[in-house]
Amino acid sequence: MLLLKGLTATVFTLFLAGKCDAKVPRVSHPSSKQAKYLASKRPSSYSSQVSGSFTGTGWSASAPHVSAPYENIWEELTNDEAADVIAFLHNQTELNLTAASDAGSWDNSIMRVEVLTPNKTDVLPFVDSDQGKPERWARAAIWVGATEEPYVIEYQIGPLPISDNSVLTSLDWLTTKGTTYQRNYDADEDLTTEFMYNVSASIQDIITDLLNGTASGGDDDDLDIWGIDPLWHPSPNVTVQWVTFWRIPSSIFDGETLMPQGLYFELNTTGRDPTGWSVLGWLYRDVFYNSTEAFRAAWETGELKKNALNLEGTWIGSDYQGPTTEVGANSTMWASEKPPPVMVPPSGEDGIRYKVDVENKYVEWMDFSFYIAFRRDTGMRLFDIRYRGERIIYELGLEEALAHYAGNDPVQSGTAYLDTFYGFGPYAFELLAGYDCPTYATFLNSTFHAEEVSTTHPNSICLFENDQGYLLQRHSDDAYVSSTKNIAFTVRSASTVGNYDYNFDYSFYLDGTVEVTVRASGYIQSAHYYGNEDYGYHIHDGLSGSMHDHVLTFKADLDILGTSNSFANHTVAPVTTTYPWSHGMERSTMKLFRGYLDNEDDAKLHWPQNARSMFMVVNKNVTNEFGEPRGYRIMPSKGSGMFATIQNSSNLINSMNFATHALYVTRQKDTEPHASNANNDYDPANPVVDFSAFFDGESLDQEDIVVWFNLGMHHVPHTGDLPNTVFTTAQGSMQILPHNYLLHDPSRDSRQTVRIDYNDSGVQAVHTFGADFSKGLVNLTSVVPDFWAYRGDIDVRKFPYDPQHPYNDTESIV
Ligand SMILES: *[C@@H]1O[C@H](CO)[C@@H](O)[C@H](O)[C@H]1NC(C)=O
Ligand SMILES: *[C@@H]1O[C@H](CO)[C@@H](O)[C@H](O)[C@H]1NC(C)=O
Ligand SMILES: *[C@@H]1O[C@H](CO)[C@@H](O)[C@H](O)[C@H]1NC(C)=O
Ligand SMILES: *[C@@H]1O[C@H](CO)[C@@H](O)[C@H](O)[C@H]1NC(C)=O
Ligand SMILES: *[C@@H]1O[C@H](CO)[C@@H](O)[C@H](O)[C@H]1NC(C)=O
Ligand SMILES: *[C@@H]1O[C@H](CO)[C@@H](O)[C@H](O)[C@H]1NC(C)=O
Ligand SMILES: *[C@@H]1O[C@H](CO)[C@@H](O)[C@H](O)[C@H]1NC(C)=O
Ligand SMILES: *[C@@H]1O[C@H](CO)[C@@H](O)[C@H](O)[C@H]1NC(C)=O
Ligand SMILES: *[C@@H]1O[C@H](CO)[C@@H](O)[C@H](O)[C@H]1NC(C)=O
Ligand SMILES: *[C@@H]1O[C@H](CO)[C@@H](O)[C@H](O)[C@H]1NC(C)=O
Ligand SMILES: *[C@@H]1O[C@H](CO)[C@@H](O)[C@H](O)[C@H]1NC(C)=O
Ligand SMILES: *[C@@H]1O[C@H](CO)[C@@H](O)[C@H](O)[C@H]1NC(C)=O
Ligand SMILES: [Cu+2]
Repeated sequence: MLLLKGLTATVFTLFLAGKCDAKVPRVSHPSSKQAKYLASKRPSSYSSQVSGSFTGTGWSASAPHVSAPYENIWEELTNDEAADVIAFLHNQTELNLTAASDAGSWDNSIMRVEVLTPNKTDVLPFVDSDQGKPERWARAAIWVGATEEPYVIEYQIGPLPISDNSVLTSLDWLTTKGTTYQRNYDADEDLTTEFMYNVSASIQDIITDLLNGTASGGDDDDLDIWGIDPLWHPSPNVTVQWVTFWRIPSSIFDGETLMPQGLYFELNTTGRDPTGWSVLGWLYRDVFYNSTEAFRAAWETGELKKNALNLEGTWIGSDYQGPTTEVGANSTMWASEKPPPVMVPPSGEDGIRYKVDVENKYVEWMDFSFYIAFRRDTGMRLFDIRYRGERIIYELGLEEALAHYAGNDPVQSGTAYLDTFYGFGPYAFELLAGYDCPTYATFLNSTFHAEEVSTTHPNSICLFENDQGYLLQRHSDDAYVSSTKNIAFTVRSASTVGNYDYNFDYSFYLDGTVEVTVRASGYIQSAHYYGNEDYGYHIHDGLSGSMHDHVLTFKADLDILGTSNSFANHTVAPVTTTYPWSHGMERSTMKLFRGYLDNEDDAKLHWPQNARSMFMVVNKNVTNEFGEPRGYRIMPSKGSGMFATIQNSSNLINSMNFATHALYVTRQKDTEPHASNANNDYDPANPVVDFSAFFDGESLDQEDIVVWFNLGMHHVPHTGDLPNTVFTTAQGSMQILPHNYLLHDPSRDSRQTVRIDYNDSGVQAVHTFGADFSKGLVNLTSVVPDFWAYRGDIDVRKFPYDPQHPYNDTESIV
C-alpha cells in the first residue's frame, strides 16, 4: 500500500501492502509487495489548506500545563530537522540520490528519516545526574535501486542540528548481521504487478469463465491480484511468488480480503529483467498445473468443476443491518437507537486531573509521569515511566507484529506479515472522539518522515481518565461498607495496517500497575474454502476464515530502583511434608519456592502451566523493611500471553525469533535496542536484526535487564468475525504491577474512597475523605462529537530537491 515511486505524486497510486486493501494514501516507499491502483478515499488535507485552529472531532481538552523536568530527547525529528537531514543526505554525492518525488525503482532515494533513539548509557547521566544532554542523531533508510542487485541500507546522521561537524556514518552497530545492508528482491514490484496482469489477460477467457471478472490493472477491473509476503527465495538470488485473485468491492467497504477467488499462480521473478520472468504453474481446486498451457488444456476439456465464487454483498459492510433474523435468532436490540450512557468530564477543563507538556509530550497523572515518543516503524512508545518519583520503566513499546497464516493453498501458506515493514506510524490515523476515545480526551499529533514528505496525523494519540466500571476495592461487614473507585489513565493510539486495525493502550492504575493492551479489529484476511478445511472454519459461501497467529512483541526495559536488577521466579508447588505439630504424619500441601534466572541462556520463557510461577524484576539490593526485595511483576491479564504456533517458519526463517517463546529476558545493551528491524522482511533468511543473537549467556544477576513479551492470539476466525473482527475477544494485555514494592496498597492515597458506617438504626457516619462529588448540570452538547471536523493526513513536502532552495520547502503534494 505504498505510493509508487516514479509516478507523480498527484496520482495517488496505491500499493497493496500484502496486507491487502485499505484505500489510504500511503506516503511511504514503493517497497511493498503488490501493486494496486486505487484512488484515495481517505479524507486528506494539506498544509496549504490548513488555517485557523484545529480542534478535531472532540472537546479536546487542553490539559493544564506542566513543564517537563527535561526535554523529550526521544521525540521524532521535527519537520525542520527532517528537512535539514534530507538536505544533508542530498549533499552526500556518493549516495547518488534522486529526489524521492522524481525517483523510480532504478534510482537511489531516501525511504525515511527519523530520530535515532539516543543510547541509554548517554541518557541516564543526563536525566539522573544532570550531565550533558545526549547528542541528537537521525537515522535514514536509503533505497539503492541504481544497480542490478538493489538493496536498502541505513545510516546515522549527526550530531543535529546539521553543522560542519555533522557526519553520515554506519549504523552497523545496531544490527546483529554486522551490516544494515539488506538485499531487496522486490525492487521492481510495479513491473511484477504489470507482469501478473499480463498473465491474467493472456487467459482472460478462462478467468471470465471461472471467476466472472477481469484483472488487467485498469480502472474497471473486478479482480485484483496479489499474494505471498514475504517473497520466497528457494535458492540464492532466486525469487518466486504465488499470487491469487481477489474481488474488488464496488461499495465503500474495502472488504477485498473477504473475497478470495481460489485460483492461484506461481511466478519466477528472479532478476530485474521482466523478459526473464516466467509462470511456473497454476493451482485450482488443489490440482497443480505445471504451465499455463497445461491449465488451459484442462479447462478446454470442459470438465473442470468450478469453485464457489466469493461475491460482494451487504455481508462485507460494517453498517447497521438490524434487526436481523438470518443468524438464527431474532434480534432483541429493540432500544439500541436510544443514546447509551456517556462518559462526561465532571467539571470541564477545571476538573482535569492530569497535566501535559504538549511540546515535550510529557504527562503527569496521579503518581505517574512519562514521556511519549512516536516511531514510523512501531508507533507510540513511552519512556522514563516514573512512579512516585522513581523510574520503574525506562522504555515500553512495540517491537514487531507478526501475523503468520497457514493454509492448504500457497498464498495463505506463504503469508507471514512483519508489520513494522509497513510501519505503525504511517497508519496511525486520527482517532475519532466519542468512539476511539472519550470526547473529553486530550489529543496529541504524531509525525513521521517518509519519501521526503513529513506527514502529521492530527489527534492520533489520546489521553484520558475513565472509570473502569468495576471497583478497585470493597469490603463490608455488619458495621460498615467501604469502596474505592477504579479510575485509570490511558494513552491510546490505533493503526490501520491494511485490512487490520490495531488499538494500543498503555493504562495506569491507582495501585501502581501499568497495563499494555493490544486489540485487533478490521477485516480478516480470509482464504478460499476449497481444500482449506483443516485451516479454518467455513464462514461464507466459498470462504475460510484462514487461521493465523498474531504475535505482537513488546519491549519493557524495567529499572527498579536503579538499573541493577534481577529476574525472580517465585513458584507455588505441591509438597508433602511433616511438621512438629503433625504427629509424624505427612501432609499434602504447597510451598513457595524462590529463585532467580541466572543468565540469558535460561531466559527464553513460557508462562508456566496453571500460572504456578510469578516472574518479577526486582532489585535484590533494595529490600523493604521486611527483607523482601522490591520489584515489579510481569503478568498476563487479558488473553494469556502467547507465542507463535509455527516454529522454524518456511516463510520467515531467521526473522521471527522473537516469537518462539512467550517472553524473554536479556541484558540491556545500546547495541540491542530492538528485537526486529523494519527491513528484515526484504530478506527474512538474512535479517538485519536476528533476535536470537541477543542470547549469549550474559549474566542477569543485578544487571540492567530488559523483558520482551508477546501479546496476541491464535486467531481462527469464525462467522462472528464477519464483517469485522471485534475488539472484545481479539485482545491481549500484560500487567506490570508492584510486588513488595511499597508497604501497602498505594491506592489508599486516592480520596475517591468512601466508608459508610451503619447499624440497625441506619447510617451513622459517612466518610468521604475530602473527595469532591460531581455537581451541577452537564451540558451534553459538549460531549457530542463533531464528526464533520474529522481530518486526515497533513503532508509537508521537504523537497523536490532544488540546490537553490534546499530547505524546508513546505509545498502541498497535491
Ligand atoms: C496538531 O496538528 C494541528 C494541525 O497541524 C495543529 O493545528 C495543532 O496545533 C497540533 N496539535 C498539537 C497538540 O500539537
Ligand atoms: C549542502 O552543500 C551546499 C554546497 O556545498 C552547502 O552550501 C550547504 O550548506 C549544504 N547543506 C547541508 C545541509 O549540508
Ligand atoms: C546514479 O544513479 C543513476 C540513476 O538515478 C544511475 O543512472 C547512475 O549510474 C548512478 N551513478 C553511479 C555512479 O552509480
Ligand atoms: C550508541 O552506542 C553505540 C554502541 O556502543 C555506538 O556505536 C554509537 O556511537 C552510540 N551513539 C552515540 C550517538 O553516541
Ligand atoms: C457475473 O457478473 C455479472 C456482472 O457483474 C453479473 O451480472 C452476473 O450475475 C455474474 N454471474 C455470476 C455467475 O456470478
Ligand atoms: C547472489 O547475489 C550476490 C550479490 O547480491 C552475489 O554476490 C552472489 O554471488 C549471488 N549468488 C549466486 C549463487 O548467484
Ligand atoms: C527462476 O529463474 C532463474 C533465472 O532465470 C533461474 O535461475 C531459476 O532456476 C528459476 N527458478 C525456478 C524455481 O524456476
Ligand atoms: C509438466 O508435466 C508434464 C507431465 O507430467 C511433463 O511432461 C512436462 O515436462 C512438465 N512441464 C514442465 C514445464 O515442467
Ligand atoms: C422471530 O420471531 C417471529 C415472531 O415472533 C417468529 O415467528 C420467528 O420464528 C422468530 N424467528 C427465529 C429465527 O427465532
Ligand atoms: C521457576 O522455578 C520453578 C521452581 O523452582 C522451576 O520449576 C521452573 O522451571 C522455574 N522457571 C524458570 C523459567 O526458571
Ligand atoms: C547495594 O546497595 C548499597 C547501598 O546503596 C551499595 O553500597 C552497594 O554497592 C550495592 N551493592 C550492589 C551489589 O549493587
Ligand atoms: C451547551 O453547549 C453548547 C455548545 O457547547 C452551547 O451551544 C449551548 O448553548 C449549551 N447549552 C446550555 C443550556 O448551556
Ligand atoms: Cu486475526
